[in-house]
Amino acid sequence: MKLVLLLCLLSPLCDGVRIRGLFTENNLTIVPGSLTPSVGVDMDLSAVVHRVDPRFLSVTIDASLASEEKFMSLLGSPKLRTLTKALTPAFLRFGGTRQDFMVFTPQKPRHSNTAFTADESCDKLELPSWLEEKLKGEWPEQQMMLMREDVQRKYRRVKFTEYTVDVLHAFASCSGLDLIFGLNALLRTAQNSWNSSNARSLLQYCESKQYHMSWELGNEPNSFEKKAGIRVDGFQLGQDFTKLREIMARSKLYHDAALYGPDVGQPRDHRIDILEGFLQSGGAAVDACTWHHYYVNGRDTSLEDFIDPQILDSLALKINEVLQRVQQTSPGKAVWLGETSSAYGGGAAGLSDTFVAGFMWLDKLGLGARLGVDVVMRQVLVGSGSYHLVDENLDPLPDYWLSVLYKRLVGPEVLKISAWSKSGRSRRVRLYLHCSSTNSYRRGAVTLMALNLSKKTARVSVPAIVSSSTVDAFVLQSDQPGEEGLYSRSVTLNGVVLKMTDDKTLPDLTANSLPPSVHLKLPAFSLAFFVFTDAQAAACLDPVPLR
Ligand SMILES: *[C@@H]1O[C@H](CO)[C@@H](O)[C@H](O)[C@H]1NC(C)=O
Ligand SMILES: *[C@@H]1O[C@H](CO)[C@@H](O)[C@H](O)[C@H]1NC(C)=O
Ligand SMILES: CC(=O)N[C@H]1CO[C@H](CO)[C@@H](O)[C@@H]1O
Repeated sequence: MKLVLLLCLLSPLCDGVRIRGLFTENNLTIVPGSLTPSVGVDMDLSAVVHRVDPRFLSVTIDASLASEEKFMSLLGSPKLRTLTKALTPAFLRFGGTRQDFMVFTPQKPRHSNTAFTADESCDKLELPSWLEEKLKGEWPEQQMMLMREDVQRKYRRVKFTEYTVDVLHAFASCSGLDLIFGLNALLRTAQNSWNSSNARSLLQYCESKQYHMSWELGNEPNSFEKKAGIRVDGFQLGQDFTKLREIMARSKLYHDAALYGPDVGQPRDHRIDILEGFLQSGGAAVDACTWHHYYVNGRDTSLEDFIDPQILDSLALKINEVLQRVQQTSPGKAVWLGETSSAYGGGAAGLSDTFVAGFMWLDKLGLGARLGVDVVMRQVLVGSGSYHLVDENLDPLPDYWLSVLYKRLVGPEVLKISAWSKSGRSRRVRLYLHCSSTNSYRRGAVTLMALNLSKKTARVSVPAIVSSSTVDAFVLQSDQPGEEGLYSRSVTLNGVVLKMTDDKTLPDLTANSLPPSVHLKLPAFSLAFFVFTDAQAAACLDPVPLR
């Protein structure tokens, strides 16, 4: 079944003008005489083109949070716990540059100066508010120190104790996330193979505590030389992973646990060679092949970049390059964006933490799923940099709300959709289509994600074939009008500013329920989810697993 929509600008010209299209197979021709810029949309609701992991939208915590162990206690914040629970199911990856400088240093009995221990049951695991306030107050200075290290590329060795692992595991399991812990790959022997002795003692400790979790080894090995003066080629790294897999195989708890890697940076220069060498010797050791992606440099970017269709499209080239490489060397291996965000170097302050970041985020989720990426892990949930979902006061930012809506409305089955304008493929209107999440909607419903990187309001004309379905509209906009609004740290859903009711309660995220209609409104600079609740999409009624 093919469904076709028409989009047109809500302008005086367009108002009241009935736009019709003459449709051919996968094509649209605008009826001559209509001057209105319009976009034709073609959906195929008969087949699932790709099925992503149910934890597709996942999050990270940067290992820099453990650079001073006391800051790990922030994960005991009740408010953060409330926010995180709403993002399940998801992975929580703990890793980043500093994971390759971290050494597990068991320290029993535990230092008595922490007013907070993670050994308790979930409801007892609450950070006292006085301590939360104190740590939040001290974090900015710690951030400055971390940034200096990053700029100078001089990383000191970080010792961490049982406390870091205890807090991390308690946070993940009490929030309902699946923990992935990134091990240090820069502990090397004289022969430049991985020295696994520290990892073994960490795994032993975690096993003694019955911590269910999965593992990674090394972060962005392509830049080990820049960060630590140690060069590790892909083939050697693959052997290191094989060794870790053997260690896991001998463990009662971890013999079936997952291992992911190699967490390489995006394709550029020799990085792809690292991936190829890695897959040759280590492909069989990993459950998914992970790589990292950022669109732009956080120290050198602009508002324009964040809504530039060309920059958004650049992700597709990188994804296709990686998928092709993995397909050649390890056919069938799942590919994940193991760490990803808008801008590298900690994000772009004032952009990565404001409403405009949502265009990169939603487009990455849409494009990633459509092209065949199975999991996308957002750098970061909380902590380092300005690309966090939850800010330094542990309050949610616009991308947090976007993520929660995505979780509630979007199912793992990707459907085919394409859009054209008169001038060719539409680049500023970006549309993605999935079956709706069956947690929120009946089978057969579909969720349309729509972004128009435009100053103008758009109107979606729905043809008869879908117009008999009611539509739940969730339109996210800045709380302030115009281009200035793009810099806002507040977002509205259907016109209402989103904020937590209290530390334990999220607001209702209510749809604007529209009766069956031939038009949908998509305001300027908005991000929208339209759920066609009674679409009866064949692909979503009885989704057949792809593999
Ligand atoms: C759509 O049809 C027009 C006119 O027939 C043609 O020039 C164009 O290449 C077609 N586009 C696609 C995407 O099929
Ligand atoms: C590995 O590291 C441990 C701990 O630092 C050290 O005792 C051991 O000698 C190292 N092994 C090799 C082969 O380098
Ligand atoms: C659907 C729709 O009207 N899209 C508009 C989005 O923005 C571009 C650029 O301003 C317009 O050309 C499109 O018509």
